[in-house]
Amino acid sequence: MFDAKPPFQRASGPTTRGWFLPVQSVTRIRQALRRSNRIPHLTRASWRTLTSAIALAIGLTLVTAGPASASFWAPQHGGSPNADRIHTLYAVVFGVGVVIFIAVFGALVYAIVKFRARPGAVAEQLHGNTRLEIGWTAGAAGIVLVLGIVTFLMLPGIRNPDNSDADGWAIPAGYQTAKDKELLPKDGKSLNIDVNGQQYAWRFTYPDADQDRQNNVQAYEEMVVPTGTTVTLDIRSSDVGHAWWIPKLGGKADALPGYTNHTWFKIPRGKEGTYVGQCAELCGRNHANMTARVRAVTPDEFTQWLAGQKQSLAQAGVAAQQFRDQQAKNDAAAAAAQAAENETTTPEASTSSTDAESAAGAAQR
Ligand SMILES: [Cu+2]
Repeated sequence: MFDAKPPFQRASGPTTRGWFLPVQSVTRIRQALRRSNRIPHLTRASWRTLTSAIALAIGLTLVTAGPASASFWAPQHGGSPNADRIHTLYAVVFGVGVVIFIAVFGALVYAIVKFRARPGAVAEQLHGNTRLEIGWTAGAAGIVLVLGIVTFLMLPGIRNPDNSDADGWAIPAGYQTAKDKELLPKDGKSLNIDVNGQQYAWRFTYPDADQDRQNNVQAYEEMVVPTGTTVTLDIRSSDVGHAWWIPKLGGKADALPGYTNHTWFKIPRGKEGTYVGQCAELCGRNHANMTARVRAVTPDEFTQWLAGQKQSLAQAGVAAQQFRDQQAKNDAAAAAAQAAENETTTPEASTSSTDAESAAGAAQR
């Protein structure tokens, strides 16, 4: 049976053997280290140096953490309503966290300062406090509940696309098909772009009114979109797992082979410009080069851009067809020439000369 007295009292007593021995050994080691000057005794000046060094380290960490995560303390936003809502939700949770942090550490520091005791004093022995225990359990549960309710109230606005603005790009009829369009705005109209991740580039396929996928406008690396217009993305991968992420336009979306993921953004009018991102899933040795870029232009500029792309695609198609026709003509002409040559030669002459030579060689032997 253990003695009722705490071990630190026994350690200095006459009996120094038993389970409390390590306490005494540690004390001896510390004394020995002190004697050998390994544990420095800090002067007031060196304490000041130490505290300012720690403060400097914390300050530098805070300053450099911002650029490292590309935002000082919260997710980037400002490019799309869903990114703004993610930011707001983050701010709410962060704010509650800060209040709790200040309350807990405030109480802790207050208790340390207010109730500090002289060395050797025996602490008051308490056994539980039912009201306090019920209080902090219910308080913590209440905080989690409130955060949960706020989160679930805000999630639909983050997940479900908004309608396009009135002055956004007018989606032409027939640009939307029913399949794979799980997440459409309420009015059912969005510019739906197919995003395909592949080692190590993003391919964007734009919709059009016909069913022929061969003549759709495609772009690599840079996605051009109109402002004021809801853009929904069908995200896929044709090889390994990638992740689509333009921080200012919202959260990440995994691009996985055999699965279609969905996300959306709507860049407000007046916020035309380039939004940059990066594949956010380690996908191979050139993962770092797998950048992504969204260039937002006005609806009119987008109409021009799309028409220009369509036109150059059509011209390339015509050129390819002309090339194929010419090839076919050349082939036909060559075949006709060959046939004409065959007609002018006799069947005897057309037998292989090597056959004739080998026959002659056999006759000589
Ligand atoms: Cu990737």
